Amino acid sequence: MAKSKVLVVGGTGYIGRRLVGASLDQGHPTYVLQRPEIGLDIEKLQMLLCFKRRGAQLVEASFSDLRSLVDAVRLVDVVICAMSGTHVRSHNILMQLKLVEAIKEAGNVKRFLPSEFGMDPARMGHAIEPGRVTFDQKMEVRKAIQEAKIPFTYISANCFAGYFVGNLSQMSSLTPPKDTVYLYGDGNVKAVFLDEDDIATYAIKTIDDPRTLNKTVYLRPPENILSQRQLVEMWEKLSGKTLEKRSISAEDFLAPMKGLDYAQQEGVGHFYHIMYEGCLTNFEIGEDAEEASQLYPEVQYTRMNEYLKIFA
Ligand code: NDP
Ligand code: GO6
Repeated sequence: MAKSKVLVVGGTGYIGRRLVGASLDQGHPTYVLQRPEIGLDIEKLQMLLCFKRRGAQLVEASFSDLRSLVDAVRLVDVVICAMSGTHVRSHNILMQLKLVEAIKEAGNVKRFLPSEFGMDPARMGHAIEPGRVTFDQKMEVRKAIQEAKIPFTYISANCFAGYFVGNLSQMSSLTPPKDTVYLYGDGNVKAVFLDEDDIATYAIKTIDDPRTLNKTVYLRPPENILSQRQLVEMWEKLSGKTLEKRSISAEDFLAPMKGLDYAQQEGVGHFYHIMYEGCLTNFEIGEDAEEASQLYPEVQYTRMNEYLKIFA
């Protein structure tokens, strides 16, 4: 079977650039949306040119011009969107409704992966404000996709290692703490951590797979289901140093909320659901969904003790 043609929207973003790389690596004719709005952003332009050198085709289109989106979408079989989803990195997830409209009008797209790549928004109906906004919006996008009968796959990627592992899940840094690590409660709640390149590899694997049609695919590789304490232990082994551990109760963690800026409030809410509530692991993957490491056992996913070595 010929490899499907893929359009990545948001291709210069944090996860988007890896999706472009994985699509090229897996041999898909790869198209990347080039927005005129990037203007003089030389970093974005250089990244796009780099994709082009690696064999991608750049497609000019703007979210303020539906026609241009329809034309872009007509070039391909699969559309993957990686638009930003939280205030930490700007907030444009609802812009996807335009893309959904374009895909509906074009009528040729065999699979759409909207910008998800995190917690399953369908399981976050109880999430606290303002962190819930991104989940509500992702659900709004899902509704539009399903109403338009667009074939989809939702990737629930759990925790990006860059935000949750290098820092041992401390919110104030992206690198390991030197002396003291703050534990969420007893530190024993299980979360799921993934190297961002593995997220992209798995996501691209799903696009031509009939088993993932109109399904949620959870990325839950068994060796990466870990508690914060287990992450800390891995780091202590690698660094040869024992960290002082201080436990924070859920109450104390949530108490300073009101004084924080919007982006930090969002982060606190997300960390709360993951690290105290265990929202990534407190359910079984049902018959109506799939798990990526079971579908693609050939993928040698990065273990978190390997991931952490770069910080030692
Ligand atoms: P980024 O903040 O890196 O942004 C991605 C892209 O969004 C940008 O590169 C840009 O595309 C596009 N974009 C931004 N503003 C606009 C706009 N006004 N109009 C059109 N496009 C715009 O996104 P992330 O990679 O951080 O997030 C992608 C997804 O991953 C989100 O759904 C987010 O919730 C999720 N996520 C999950 C995490 C986890 O731990 N599981 C962590 C972080 C994010 P262009 O390339 O065209 O400039
Ligand atoms: C990651 C972050 C890290 C916030 C998800 C504040 C959506 C998801 C696991 O954008 O708010 O320090 O699922 O101080 O579905 C941000 C968000 C993480 C990054 C969470 C996310 C995870 C978004 C911080 C911080 C490291």
